[in-house]
Amino acid sequence: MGTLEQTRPPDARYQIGAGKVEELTQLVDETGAGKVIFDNNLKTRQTYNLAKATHVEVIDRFQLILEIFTHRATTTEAQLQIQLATVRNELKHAKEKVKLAKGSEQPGFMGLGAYEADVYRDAIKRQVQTILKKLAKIREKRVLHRERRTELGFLTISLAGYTKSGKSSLFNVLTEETVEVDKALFTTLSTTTRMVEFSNRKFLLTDTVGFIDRLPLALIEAFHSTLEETIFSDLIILMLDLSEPMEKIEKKHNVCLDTIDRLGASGIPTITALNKIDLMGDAEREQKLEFLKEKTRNPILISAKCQINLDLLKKEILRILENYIEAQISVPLTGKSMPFISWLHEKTDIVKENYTNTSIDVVFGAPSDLSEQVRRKVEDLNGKFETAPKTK
Ligand SMILES: Nc1nc2c(ncn2[C@@H]2O[C@H](COP(=O)(O)OP(=O)(O)OP(=O)(O)O)[C@@H](O)[C@H]2O)c(=O)[nH]1
Ligand SMILES: [Mg+2]
Repeated sequence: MGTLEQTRPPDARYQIGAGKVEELTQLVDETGAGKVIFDNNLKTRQTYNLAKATHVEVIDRFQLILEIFTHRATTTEAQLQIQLATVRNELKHAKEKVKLAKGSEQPGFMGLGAYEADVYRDAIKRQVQTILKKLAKIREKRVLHRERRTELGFLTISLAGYTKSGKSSLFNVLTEETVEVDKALFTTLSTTTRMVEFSNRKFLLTDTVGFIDRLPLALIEAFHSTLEETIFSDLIILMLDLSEPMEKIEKKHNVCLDTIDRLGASGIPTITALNKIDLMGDAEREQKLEFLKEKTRNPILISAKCQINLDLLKKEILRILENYIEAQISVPLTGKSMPFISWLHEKTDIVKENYTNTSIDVVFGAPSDLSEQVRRKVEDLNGKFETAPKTK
């Protein structure tokens, strides 16, 4: 309905200045807006004061994301995760809410005394415990599923990327299954894994929740277990919406890289799928690809919706996964081996590591050219190197 912006140090009472509050109230009245949304975080007291001044509901970015997530969550796990974030947020504000409730008759804030305040907080805490127990059960099951898949020896590919980049659309065409696709944000709030088959090889493909800039910490925690699927995959397909302006693409790409790094998955081989090329001409595609070539890992132009270049994508998946080998090494436990081990940690995906009195034994995964480098270093250290390619 309208936007207001102000640059100033945050005001303790309203976040914005008192004069700006009057302007905001007037804007709400004129436009008939039903809700005010702040891009920055609001303190409980500020929310309260603003709601009182404007006579409409006031929320901040965190609450908005929670509302969208709540609306979108379809699986039990997603619902529980959001409930947890909501309830924890409630707990954080409980004390302040009670204090405010005692001092006024503002509707919407419960009229609580000191005793009731304790009861209220205890009730929230108990709720947190119940949700955590339920989530733990679901996670146990997930770990079991993952272990079972690894036992069966399937290579896994996970789709990652900013929300709305087209992950579920690609998932659908690759699996020929129907997963909910939508124009709205955060259509997918929990992971789905399906078998895909091409070139007579079977892979497990996982669709994940979309990334977003400045995702509140509480929600990162809430979704960590879901995003963890990314860490345990053999290949990441990082999706970018190429139809957006270059500046936006770059920004979102950085958010994705940051998130992947925070998840501890930056060592995993990655293909960058530059999606939605059906929305632009050849010249624009090439120009954008040229620009992104240096900054992205293994970029490929595709359209999930119009099924363009999917063969190229499949070829690239095969090229990278076939190249990727697991090897086992053993080096003597000496001072010289330690810098090598930390180098190995930095460059490869460590699967297993074991220290004995005389040696360090490691199983790692890496592209074949990198594992050749490892072989040479191991030989220099008088160690043993054995390739044990994944038996898929
Ligand atoms: N034009 C065009 N639109 C596409 C393409 N791929 C996906 N879309 C559209 O982009 C929107 C988002 O697609 P989704 O597949 O739901 O995106 P997502 O990355 O899974 O989104 P979240 O689950 O919310 O993170 C939908 O409206 C799709 O129809 C494409 O190649 N071309
Ligand atoms: Mg999706």
